[in-house]
Amino acid sequence: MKIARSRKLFAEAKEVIPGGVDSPVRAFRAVGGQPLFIERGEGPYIYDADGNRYVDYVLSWGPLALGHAHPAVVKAIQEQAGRGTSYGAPTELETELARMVIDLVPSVEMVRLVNSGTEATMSALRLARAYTKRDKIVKFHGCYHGHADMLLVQAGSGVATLGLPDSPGVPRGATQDTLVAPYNDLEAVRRLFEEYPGEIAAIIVEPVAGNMGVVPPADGFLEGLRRLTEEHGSLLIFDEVMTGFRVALGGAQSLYGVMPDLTTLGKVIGGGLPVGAYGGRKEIMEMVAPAGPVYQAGTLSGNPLAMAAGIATLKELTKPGVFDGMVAHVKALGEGIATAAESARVPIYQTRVGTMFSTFFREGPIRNWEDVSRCDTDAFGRFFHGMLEGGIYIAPSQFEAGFISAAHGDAEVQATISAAESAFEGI
Ligand code: KE4
Repeated sequence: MKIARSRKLFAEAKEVIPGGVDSPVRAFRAVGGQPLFIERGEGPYIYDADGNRYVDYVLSWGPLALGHAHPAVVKAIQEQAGRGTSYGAPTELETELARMVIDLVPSVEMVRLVNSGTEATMSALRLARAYTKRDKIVKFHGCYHGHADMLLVQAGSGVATLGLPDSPGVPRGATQDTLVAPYNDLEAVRRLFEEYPGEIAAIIVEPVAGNMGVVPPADGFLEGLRRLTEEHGSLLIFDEVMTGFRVALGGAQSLYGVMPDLTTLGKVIGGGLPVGAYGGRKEIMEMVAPAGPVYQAGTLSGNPLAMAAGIATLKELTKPGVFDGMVAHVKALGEGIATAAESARVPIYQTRVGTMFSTFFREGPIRNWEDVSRCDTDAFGRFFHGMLEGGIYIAPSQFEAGFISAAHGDAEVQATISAAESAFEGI
């Protein structure tokens, strides 16, 4: 397909923006070729600078649960913009979105709104350290929680994509208290608690990993983390920035029935505008300034435009049948892709939880980063470009999740399966 204008725009961007992108994973480094510059989105579609149309399964890396430019979201933003974009003062909108989050996410009793998932996880960990008066944190190999120094250790997502197990510029002091265990390995976590008795403030975990592709928790894994943290006086933090309102309307905690002490959120609750949030038990959250001593602040936290977009998004997403319809489409898509791969004799392993899904290019099972790291990423790259040729835009990395929106219908699912049939042939 013709992408001359995207090429030109990329060349210009690279002169003034590092790598020509404002977030590494957008650069197509893992799949080769050059990124498409997008001009507009509409429902399940995005249109690039050369006028090519694609069915979009990136959806801004999860936020666009309703699809692009949903009328209710556009209207809410337009109306708010006419009243001003930011006041640096409290608004009723923040209380309204906070209440919606509290109503939907079972363990959250109080919530603070910020501007990104990175801010949410960074702040939640500061709060956990203050609450427990301990310094060490546990994360999992292949899980990504944003780019705060202490978390850029064996992270997933763009860090994995770029093969940067640890980023330069992160001082030893920032990561010396960060402990890492393999995902789904409770024994490894138990050993960390035995090795560091009384020192671990919190475990932070993606309750369904989405940043090494979608890797669900093994049976008993989340329950085990809950038991270990309770046993050792540590906090359990579910990073639901991606899984929130995606694996279930109440997040993974409602799906698996395991209640964390703190939850981080983002993406969907901003409807495509910059947002993040952290929340949990009132007793812990009331330690956050100015109610308590734990400092955290932000010029645009709770921004009225993002609040308006998030409220409109959640109102639509929670209407009867909307979420279930998305889950049904993910199932149909997965079954079609499985049949296509089988016909082409291409070994794949699929995962799907709610409205998130992945196709791994290797035989299963896939339980952790070690399993994922053995995927045939070259085959994934060929599949990616085959799908692009077929008008389907999937994440440009094996280590990312696929997302569907309420705007995707049977026609888009069918078109995607047809494109996959050709793409698998070309592997
Ligand atoms: P942001 O700072 O990008 O808003 O959120 C960081 C973050 C935190 N926690 C989880 C579970 C996340 O998935 C993310 C961000 N996700 C990536 C996609 N894998 C964002 C895309 C990007 O980095 O460009």
